Amino acid sequence: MSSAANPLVAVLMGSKSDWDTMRHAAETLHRFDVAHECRVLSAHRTPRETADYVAAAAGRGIEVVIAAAGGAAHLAGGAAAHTLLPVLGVPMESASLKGLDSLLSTAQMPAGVPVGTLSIGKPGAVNAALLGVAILALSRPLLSEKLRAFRQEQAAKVLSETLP
Ligand code: RP5
Repeated sequence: MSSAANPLVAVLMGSKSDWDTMRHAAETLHRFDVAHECRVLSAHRTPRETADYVAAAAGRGIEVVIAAAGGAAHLAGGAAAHTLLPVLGVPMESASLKGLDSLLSTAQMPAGVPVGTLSIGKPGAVNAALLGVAILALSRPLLSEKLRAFRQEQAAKVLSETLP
């Protein structure tokens, strides 16, 4: 879908229909100038390609995998099975159960193969990107400074709010 030359973060989603939500992850990574690539890969529709992509990710320099899916959402768990990289799961809001199905199937990993699960929908997409930035910032002081500035901006915005 979209890509940078040397991506540090892979943003995966089970369907193009997830993009309207997951573009917020991409936009957040862009805001922090974090090189990333976005791909549609499905745990059940393209299982082999998904496994191959994730297994090769670390070797390509990717350090964080974000995986979004809806319904019986096994993309993040399936991805985590093929890599030692941190995998952050974003449950998509679904038509029938409003994302509760996605949330439980992403979050309820049995012990041993973790998926760090964020909240349903846009907040989860934004926070997955911010958590990805925080992971990368552990070894990148410049990114850490950008995160600090971002938090300060948020605080200043809240403190400047006026009510009618
Ligand atoms: C999941 O099924 C996708 O992640 C998406 O959230 C959901 C519906 O996919 P489409 O039927 O819209 O392609 O695999």
